[in-house]
Amino acid sequence: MLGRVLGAAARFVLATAIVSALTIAVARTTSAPAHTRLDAGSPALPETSSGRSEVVVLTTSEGSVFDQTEIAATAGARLTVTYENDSAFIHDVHFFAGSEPSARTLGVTDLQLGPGARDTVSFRVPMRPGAYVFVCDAHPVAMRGTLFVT
Ligand SMILES: [Cu+2]
Repeated sequence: MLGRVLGAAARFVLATAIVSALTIAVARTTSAPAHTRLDAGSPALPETSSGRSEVVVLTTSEGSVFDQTEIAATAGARLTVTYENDSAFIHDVHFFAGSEPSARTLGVTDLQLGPGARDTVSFRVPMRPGAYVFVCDAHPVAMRGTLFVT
């Protein structure tokens, strides 16, 4: 009985440590003030809004895939993204201001274990048309897509 309780406690401590390590890794990724080719050398673009509001729902039903890997948005619009994680794995969606995840963060949802996890993030779409990457921070190779800004 005591052994079982101690075993459960040890598993809890281990799970907590793993989540903490993931959180630290994500914080390091998102806090780097990196600049990409999209940003470098480009003239300052006005921070004006197009006045548009756009909404996207991204879902992972199972495993480690996004249901959409291509999203379209209008330059300067306010984009609201809801991410639904219905898998048994930990995922988020992280949008970047460039074509690679080394660019600065546009918006990121909470890294959450599914199923039934939901989070919404809202951000200003870049004014410069182009292809902007989004990934899951836990699976940045398998879960990767493009936000096409026009
Ligand atoms: Cu993931």
